[in-house]
Amino acid sequence: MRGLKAMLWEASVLDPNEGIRFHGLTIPDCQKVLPSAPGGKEMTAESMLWLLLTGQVPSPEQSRQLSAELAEKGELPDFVAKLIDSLPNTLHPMTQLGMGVAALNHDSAFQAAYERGIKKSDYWTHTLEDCINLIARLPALAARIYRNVYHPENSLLPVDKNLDLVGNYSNMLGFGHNEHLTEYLRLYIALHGDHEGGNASAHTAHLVGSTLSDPYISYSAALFALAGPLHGLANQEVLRWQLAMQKEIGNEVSHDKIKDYLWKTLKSGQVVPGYGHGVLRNPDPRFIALQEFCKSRPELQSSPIIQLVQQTAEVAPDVLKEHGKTKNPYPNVDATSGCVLHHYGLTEFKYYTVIFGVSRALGALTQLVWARALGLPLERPKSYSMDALEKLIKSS
Ligand code: FAM
Repeated sequence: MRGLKAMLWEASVLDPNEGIRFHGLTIPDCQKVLPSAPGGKEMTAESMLWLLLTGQVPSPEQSRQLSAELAEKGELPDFVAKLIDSLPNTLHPMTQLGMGVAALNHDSAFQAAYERGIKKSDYWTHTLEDCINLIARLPALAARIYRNVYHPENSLLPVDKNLDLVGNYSNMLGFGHNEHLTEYLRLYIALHGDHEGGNASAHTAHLVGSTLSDPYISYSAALFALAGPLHGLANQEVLRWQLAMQKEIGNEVSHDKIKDYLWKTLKSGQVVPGYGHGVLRNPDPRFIALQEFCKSRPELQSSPIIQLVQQTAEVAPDVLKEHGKTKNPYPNVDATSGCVLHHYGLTEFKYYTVIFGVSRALGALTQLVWARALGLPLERPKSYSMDALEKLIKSS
């Protein structure tokens, strides 16, 4: 199941050397042509969603209309708010997010229509309705989890009808007046949205959706795949690892000290989080785009944790090449995605994958709409007994 050529997916293609393209556009292309929020420079989540869904670059007006529709639909149902509020703050934020998304299927248009009896050719319209409603509600759900776990003393702001999806998310997280963080979150959420059809989270949604489970419970399953350390939880693990390195090597940072810490990690049998990839064989262009964001802001260039991430990226590839195991010794997006959040005060790194989970909905849910529109069938790989596998291998 690694690299198996078995899926159809148009919205994004991942070249091992060049990295991701969204309907043929590279990340720098997207940054040039996808509309930003009023007063902002970074592409919005809505602009990326429009591109993924339609293959077209939206006009600023179309992007703003989508922002207004998502804001209109952004409130959480009371019972979901109560469900999240009832959870212990020691329950991992990703587990809470998956539970909240699953519970939202109470209002699934697809499930209701399917029970009424609909033609297969109409599945996609009800799937699209659920996907738009789910994306709209993710900021309120994700922000509520953050407030409950880390800042129970804070009140939660309501959805602001004049803000875009990420503007509302940043506002509800309590960082609304930090335009730097809000702009970073717009870039972060847009470029984490899709990464071909077979990454573990998108593929999980696709598989579960192929049983005609509605988009809410399909994406809930995807979130539990994203919660794995080899997938989306890596951005949390990178911060944990970099902060531990910072503590051990102190303020006198050098390449040799970083190199020693890398070897200590490898010799303990652990992987270096944020490096390697199942498909990429060069530095991740998402990593490069986030690094460019850091270089464009002087306050980030002076941040010790951001400097440490940059210096680690100068040393780690050679160490991993010498270690000789990974097919890709270069940084992936997680190597840097969390350090900017940490610098801007979102220091709770066990929350970081929730932000990834808000983003990956853009691509995974788009894939569900198209799978239904194309009438893609139930997924059912064939399993073999060891005996049969051996015969198959001998005969090939
Ligand atoms: N540090 C140490 N060893 C590594 C490594 C790393 N960063 N990346 C791969 N390896 C090892 C890997 O564990 C395997 O060792 P074993 O044969 O002993 O099992 C060997 O190198 C060959 O692995 P590979 O074929 O190069 O990588 P895979 O395709 O099996 O796995 C990753 C890809 C991403 C799971 C792997 O690179 C890894 O564990 N990276 C660290 C965790 C991480 O950053 N994950 C996030 C990936 C990101 F893109 C995302 O999904 N958000």
